[in-house]
Amino acid sequence: MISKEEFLLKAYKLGIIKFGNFTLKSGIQSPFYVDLRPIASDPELLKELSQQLLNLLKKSCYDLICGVPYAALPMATAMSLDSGTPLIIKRKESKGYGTKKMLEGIFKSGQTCVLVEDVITSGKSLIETIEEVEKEGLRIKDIVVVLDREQGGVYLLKEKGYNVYNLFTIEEVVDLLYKNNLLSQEELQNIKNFLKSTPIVTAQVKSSRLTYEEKAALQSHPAAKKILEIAIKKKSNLIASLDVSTTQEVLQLAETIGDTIVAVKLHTDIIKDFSEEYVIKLKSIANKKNFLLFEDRKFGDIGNTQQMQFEGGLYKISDWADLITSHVIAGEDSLKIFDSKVGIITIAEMSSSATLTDENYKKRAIEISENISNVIGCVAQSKLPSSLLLFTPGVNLNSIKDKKGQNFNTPEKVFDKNHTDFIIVGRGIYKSTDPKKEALKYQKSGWEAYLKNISI
Ligand code: 6AU
Repeated sequence: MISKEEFLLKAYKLGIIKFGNFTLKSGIQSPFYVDLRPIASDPELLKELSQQLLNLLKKSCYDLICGVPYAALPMATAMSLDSGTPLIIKRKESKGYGTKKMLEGIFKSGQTCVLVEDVITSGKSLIETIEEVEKEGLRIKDIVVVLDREQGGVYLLKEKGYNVYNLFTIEEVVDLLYKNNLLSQEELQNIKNFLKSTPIVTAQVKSSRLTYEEKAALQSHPAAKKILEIAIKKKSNLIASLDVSTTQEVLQLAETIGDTIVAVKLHTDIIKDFSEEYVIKLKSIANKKNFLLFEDRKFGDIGNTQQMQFEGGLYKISDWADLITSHVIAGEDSLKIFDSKVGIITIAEMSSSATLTDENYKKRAIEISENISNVIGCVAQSKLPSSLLLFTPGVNLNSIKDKKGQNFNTPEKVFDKNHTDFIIVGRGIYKSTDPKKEALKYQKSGWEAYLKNISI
């Protein structure tokens, strides 16, 4: 393997960096322009680059390699050949026919994939690729980049928890070129001034999550549209899980915190004194305070039984619930029995320790959910395709777990990491000595986390 400096000088001769006055994609005027594609025209140099990049990853553990299209594709291919690591290919756009897959190649959910990028500026292309790859259940820990233009992208990705290994920074490149008399003192200064004065562009990266307004436009089910409308109107993404055992407690809490929430979530089968009168009162508070009624029944049986559980028995859930939860364990047909008016939220992934809802289960749950028109979203602990709303329980500002297997995260974490849409808070509110104050706190922190999420 040759030294980094030798590598750079050879690559420079191929014309990978030009000096002058260039308008970048972002509209910024730049005194240099980098294009690493010519390296692929020199097989020896491409091989050398592959070794340099693999060397950066020598302490990493990974099962697959994927290049960010298009410039990094030959680099990733060379690394795959050199290291014997299988390659997967990320499409820039779906084929629009056949499988419509965005990732080509053989891989299994749960495998770790290294991403390869040629030049990183804002990190936008990398973030798009990360989204697509993670959506398939693959894990990304390490990203290897040939050149960092030092304009915020690396910082953004590190903040999101990824390791970024870059072969060169632009400053290093210009210093080496100057040292080898390939750049004048004036050009060097000019570039350094440009680097110092150009604002970092992370703030301009469009968030990869959609806003509630954008999601409302995508959704066709009335319950999905309604919960998003309420969220926008009340500046809240908070669902209160009122897991209490008397109707009086539910009604009192609903009245007290109703202004801060988008829905009340219930486990009606834990209520001791259920009655039709209670349902009438609860519906009237829901109308007055503008929130939805969400029965967390977690149906999990064959269609015929679920239908009886939904429509019959003591609770007649179909008469009053706007939203219900259902497992997908009995397969797609079991979900087709619910009335089209109710919004179904499937359980794709649970918050409890050692849950059996692994990546593969979640993937199948999402596939089923996307096929049923009144499924509006899923309960999950990680990102979902933007066609489905994400409901995240296990949210608490004061605890990280309970003694019965529940795991908690903060609102900020579930927005930042998973791009959630709605947080579900139970004990954090109803067990508090001042539920109203606490609900306001969750409303505020959930909304701030959402605003932060859409602004990056
Ligand atoms: O904040 P907590 O832990 O007091 O309450 C969380 C609520 C409870 C759970 O039954 C429910 O959220 N839940 C769900 C749901 C909503 O389906 C799934 C899950 O994985 N974890 C979870 O806690 O009412």
